[in-house]
Parts: sequence; structure tokens; C-alpha cells
Amino acid sequence: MNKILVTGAAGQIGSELTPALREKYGHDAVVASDIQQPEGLEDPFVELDVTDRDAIEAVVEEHEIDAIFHLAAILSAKGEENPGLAWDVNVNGLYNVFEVGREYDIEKIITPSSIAVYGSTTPDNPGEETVLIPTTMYGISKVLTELLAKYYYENYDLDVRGVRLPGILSYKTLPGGGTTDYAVEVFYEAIEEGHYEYFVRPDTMLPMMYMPDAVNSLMQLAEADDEDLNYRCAYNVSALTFTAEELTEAIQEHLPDFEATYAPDDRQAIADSWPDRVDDTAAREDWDWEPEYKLDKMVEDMLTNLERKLSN
Ligand code: AKB
Repeated sequence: MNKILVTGAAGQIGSELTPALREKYGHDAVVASDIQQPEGLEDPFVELDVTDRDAIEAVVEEHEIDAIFHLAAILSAKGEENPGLAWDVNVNGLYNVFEVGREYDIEKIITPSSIAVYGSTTPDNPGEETVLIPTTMYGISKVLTELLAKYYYENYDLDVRGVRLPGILSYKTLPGGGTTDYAVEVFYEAIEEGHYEYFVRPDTMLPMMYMPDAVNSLMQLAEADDEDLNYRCAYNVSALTFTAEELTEAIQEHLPDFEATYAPDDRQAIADSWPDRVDDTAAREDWDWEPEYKLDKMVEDMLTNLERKLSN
């Protein structure tokens, strides 16, 4: 990977993956892209809409790109509000990236899948080979991501890799339009208001991960030996799992006056369709996946950094 393009670089994961890639591969070796350049995201940057295949081609050609971290996507809750947009960005955008990858002999494409590939018929603690019947347009687009990745690998030798990411928590950038967003919003409101109203029930339990582990999972998989990969674009990666109530209690250890209320909305049904935890044995065995952050360590780090950030 000599010249990397990151799509969706201004998003929650992109804004932390891009600096990590620049640190490892060299600042100018990583071209960030998104619909708009946000403050703080340094050049090299290009405005890029992934639904425009010609534009992707132009960037790949001009910057001699040989690897792509394709992160641009519409998440689950926003996707249910606007399924057409989710299809366009997540499916047509992905197809464009794969087609350009094939045409320009791109060495590697890393694109995350999600626990949203699972659905209400998923058994407890699913592995990679469990039946996938998602209920959301986002989930459907991620099943398609995994299947298309396999297709392009088998038919065109295009090396596409990815992990099924859970809800990602970070103090740097807010997520947008996801079902697991409550697990980040609660930290902001706990510090600023002393109160948070969850949009899910207190017993809602979902797989989650702290951002440094999410970034590592993508970078580690990108560097893994090709012949070790049994589930190329569909690796479960597990780090944390907790209920909304357990998260409240963990925050109260640091902020004892913090209070939570619970008012489930439409997102509850999406949360209920996803598993509480996933089995990541394959990632641990195939490429030594090992998360660093457990609940207490994550909560402490989130609160320390967010308090500092919000007081500036
Ligand atoms: C979402 O909630 O939509 C995402 C995801 C689990 O992929 N965070």
C-alpha cells in the first residue's frame, strides 16, 4: 500500500483512521476524501461523492492510488429514514469502488461490514457462517458488501477485506444516523446536562467497541497474510458488550449525580434485531485480533478526554 485513498474520511471512523494511516504509511501517502472537507482534516484531501464513478476514477488516476479504505456509508437509523439514499451510497457507491478497483488493479480494498448483517432469527453469539437475514436497508447493504467482496475476490482477484464492526464509541467525532449512537451521546449529556434520555430500553444489550480497537482491527486486517484469511470481508470482531443500564452504572461510578431515563423509539426494533454478542474466534485465530479496551477502561478514557474537550 503505497498510496491510499480513504472515502468517508470525515465520518466517525474516517476521522480517526485517516491520521492513524498517515502516521503509519506517511502523511502524503494517504488521500482523504468526503463530500466536504471538515475543519481539522488536513490535506491531501479531495471532495468525492462515491456515487459518482467517474470522480472516483479521476482521483485514483491523478493520485496513483493502489489501496482504498472505503468507509463512506449511510448507517442503520438514517438508512431506515431514507432507504433510497442508503441503497445509493452503500450499494451503488460500493459497486463503483469495486469496479474502479478492478479496472485500475487496486492492490487492496478495506471496507467495513457491520453486526447489522444479523437479524432477529440470528442465534445467540453468532459466528461468520450463521444465516444472515437483516431487517434494515443498511444491514441488507452490508450483506451485499460481504457477498460482492467475495465475488470480486474469486472472479477478479480483487483483494477486499473487512470486519463486521459493532457500535463504535469515540470522544473525538460523533457518530451520525446509527442505532448504537446512544452509547456515545450519553457521555456528552452526562457531562454537560447530568441527564440523558436513551432512545432504547435499559436492558438493550449490543456489541460495542472503543475507537482505538476499531482502527486497529481495520489496519491489522489490511496487513494480515492473504493465505490466513478464511473470512476475508466478514470477520466478527468482539470487544465490549453491555446493556444501556450497565453503561449508565459505569458512568455513575465517575459521575454519581448522573441520571438516565429511557424512552424507546423506532430504533429499539433495530437494536432488538441485532445479537447481544458475536463470536470472534476466527479473527483471533487467523490474524491475532485482540481488543485492548474493556468497559471500565473505555468509560474512564471517554470521560477524561471528553471533559477536557468540552471545557475548551
Ligand atoms: C449503526 O448503529 O448503524 C452502526 C453499526 C452497528 O453498524 N453503528
